[in-house]
Amino acid sequence: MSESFIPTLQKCALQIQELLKATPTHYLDSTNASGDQQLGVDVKADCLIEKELLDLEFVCGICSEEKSEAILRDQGTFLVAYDPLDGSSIIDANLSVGSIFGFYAGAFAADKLIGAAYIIYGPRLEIVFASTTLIRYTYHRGKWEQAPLSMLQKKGKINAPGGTQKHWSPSHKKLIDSLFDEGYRLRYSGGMVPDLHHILIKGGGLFSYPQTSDSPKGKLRKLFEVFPFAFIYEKAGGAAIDGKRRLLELEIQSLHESTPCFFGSVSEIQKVKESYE
Ligand code: AFP
Repeated sequence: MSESFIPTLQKCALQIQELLKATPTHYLDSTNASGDQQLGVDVKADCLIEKELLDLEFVCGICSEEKSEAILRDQGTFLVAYDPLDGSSIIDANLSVGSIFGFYAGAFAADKLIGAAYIIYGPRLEIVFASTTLIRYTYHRGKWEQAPLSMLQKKGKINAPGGTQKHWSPSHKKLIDSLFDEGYRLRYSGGMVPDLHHILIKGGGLFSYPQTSDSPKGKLRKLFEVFPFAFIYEKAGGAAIDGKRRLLELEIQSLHESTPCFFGSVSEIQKVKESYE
């Protein structure tokens, strides 16, 4: 049923791609519910997605990373939590950014997630959509085409270590260094969508955004970023944990709360578990 969102995702992707080309990357005086300063394009992308989602009669509510409260209504069956434009701080460097969506049935909770998707605005416009299956679309010569997407290998080659290194715990630094000592390649842009897409497309590795002394609860938000990517990575044959627990088993008390998070191939996630025991 969450496949019904795909045409809307494709419509939003094309509109936001145009927005990114046309809108200067100036910061506004406003901040979002998580305290992040907003770009004009953040707000425009949020308004655009809100309109498209509320046009769907099967949507009973939406919640944006850019707004403090959810919008709920009496009709429909699906709730959508989304990050309209993730990676604001790297847009002015002309790096790839993305939009992230989680489709929930009945409540904004990990165990109610029935689908997830992301749009990546890069050299190519692409969408990865997960429900019972995992589908990758590429926009090519005026139309959307399905593209190949392999499952994650048991062990990969990419290491994407997030967070400010001087604020890492000694054990986390030891874990990250051990992967580099094994020959893993550093691939980290500061954009969650391209960094996780990279690992997915290249077959595996580890993306980490741990608890740090300056972000004790991690930085990435459960509802809008972490749960959707955990859903996608598990569908791709990988795993996603907070260091100890499966991310999709975490409770959530407030819409904008964050968590430490690790996404990757099963071998790397096992290493994380051993490191955080
Ligand atoms: P911005 O939206 O402020 O650019 O933050 C992007 C992000 O939320 C996520 O996309 C990245 O994985 C993470 O932050 C990067 O954070 P660090 O710059 O602290 O590594």
